[in-house]
Amino acid sequence: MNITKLALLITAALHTPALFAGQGLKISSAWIRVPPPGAKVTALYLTAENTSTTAQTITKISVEGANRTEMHQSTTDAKGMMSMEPLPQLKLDPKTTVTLAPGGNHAMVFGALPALKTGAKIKVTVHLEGGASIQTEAVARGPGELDAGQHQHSDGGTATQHHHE
Ligand SMILES: [Cu+2]
Repeated sequence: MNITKLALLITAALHTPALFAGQGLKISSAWIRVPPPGAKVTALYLTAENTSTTAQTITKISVEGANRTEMHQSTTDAKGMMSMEPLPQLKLDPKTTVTLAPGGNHAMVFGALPALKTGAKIKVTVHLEGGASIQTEAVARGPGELDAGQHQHSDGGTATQHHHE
């Protein structure tokens, strides 16, 4: 048996899905957009890195204080019109990183979030297929970067490169 084969066997043994479900997924850079006054919907973004050798599936992202959330996918058609549709789940292949960012995939957050002021930290739970979950914190950002109009999803493409530092 050569070294490569041995390594593969060890890797397979270490990554039994039942044992390691929910592990090996790193959530970082979570942030939530401070909605305009009176608005009851906003968006949450984050980076999810699958460091494991098994696929991981995010089934839901919940946000403390929100009524509900949905994962959405923004798409641009041939005419440059942006629209969005629900994303029932988000699958991450082994060793891949998925970024939820303005203009792309995002979690839509419904319900007034009175505590959502710039700089506030909100608890976020990322739920995975199989029942595991990962806790993280999203930083509230805005309103300097707010788009004209509410929930238009027009902030994508190459036109907008937000810098949030
Ligand atoms: Cu949306």
